[in-house]
Amino acid sequence: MRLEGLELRRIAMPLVAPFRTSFGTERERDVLLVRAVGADAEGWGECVAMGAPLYSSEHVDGAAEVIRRFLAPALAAAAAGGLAEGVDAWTAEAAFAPFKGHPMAKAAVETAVLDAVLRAAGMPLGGFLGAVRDRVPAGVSVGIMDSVPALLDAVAGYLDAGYLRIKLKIEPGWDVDPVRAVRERFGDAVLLQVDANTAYTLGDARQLARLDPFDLLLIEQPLAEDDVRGHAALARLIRTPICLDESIVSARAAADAIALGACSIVNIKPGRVGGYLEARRVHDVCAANGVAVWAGGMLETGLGRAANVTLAALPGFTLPGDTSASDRYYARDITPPFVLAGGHVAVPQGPGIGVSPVPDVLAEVTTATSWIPLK
Ligand code: OSB
Ligand code: MG
Repeated sequence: MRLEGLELRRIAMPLVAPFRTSFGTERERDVLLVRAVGADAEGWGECVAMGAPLYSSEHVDGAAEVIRRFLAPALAAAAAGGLAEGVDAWTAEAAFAPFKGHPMAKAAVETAVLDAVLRAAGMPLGGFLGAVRDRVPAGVSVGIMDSVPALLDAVAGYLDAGYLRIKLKIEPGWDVDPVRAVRERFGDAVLLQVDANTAYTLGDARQLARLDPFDLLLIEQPLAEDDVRGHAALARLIRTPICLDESIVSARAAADAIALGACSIVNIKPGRVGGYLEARRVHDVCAANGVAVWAGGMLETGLGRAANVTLAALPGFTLPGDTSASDRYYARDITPPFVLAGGHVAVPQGPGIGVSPVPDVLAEVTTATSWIPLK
């Protein structure tokens, strides 16, 4: 793909309800979108960095700065020095590799380039990645609430809508009681899991073992991002399977965590590992080790969601993901909405990520745009 440039666009997307986790409360996403404009096609990437560095070290203003100052010039240099055919996702990945960290910034640009290349070739992302399903089971991530009755109302609504798996956000002081209440009200058949977003320490093992009787699918990231050994120790003290999210920053990190016995399940988020190429490698490492994976989410708009839903259609994704319908997040999505049908979400079938923003809606939510020429 011969690239003309990158457009960086910021959009303001209010959530339908505040989303509280152990690290903070999100009310509106300030999203950075990357549009890669090529000679034959254009492509989109959504940056999943949040407003503040509370989930991981990245934040959205920092990601935009990194793209402007380092990633875009590296891409331009690769395009100038490379093959006549121009750049592709692997060129982008290699050009970004010298810069430490910033996987969400890298993933946004790499995905935009990949989408443009695939659209130009008429190839769907699912075909490129090796998807084997045309729809994926949908789970939903339920935030920390002010009270257990409020939580039960929220969960009832999601189960009525057809969600096939419930994930409860937990933190010290909001763990055993909400889990017990959900089990008592909705029964043992509900697929139920919890996500602590690093809120505990190994010293909390006895408290976390109190979740054992509730037959949870998994507990996601109870300990700190860099505490892989602690997760391995915790795995020997509790019965609930441990799933890692924040700790799995690459395929190598996944291989290490599995070898150390720190997790038996992995949450895959392309933004966290630097893009869909690396996300595919994480999937492959886990599959080779018999470790189940599922698709995480970062409250994406339809653009990010399209690619995540496609990733979730790979063969190793054997658990329902945080691949919810558009209306779980936004009153009006920027793409045609993803909807729930029989608890599933359809994998887009068009070239590239298979969806595009609705121009009028995109224009209405846009707060700023800038253009970075690449030649
Ligand atoms: O830890 O999985 C997480 C949202 C933002 C940041 C981190 C996480 C989440 C979610 C929501 O749990 C997933 C989604 O529905 O997009
Ligand atoms: Mg998580």
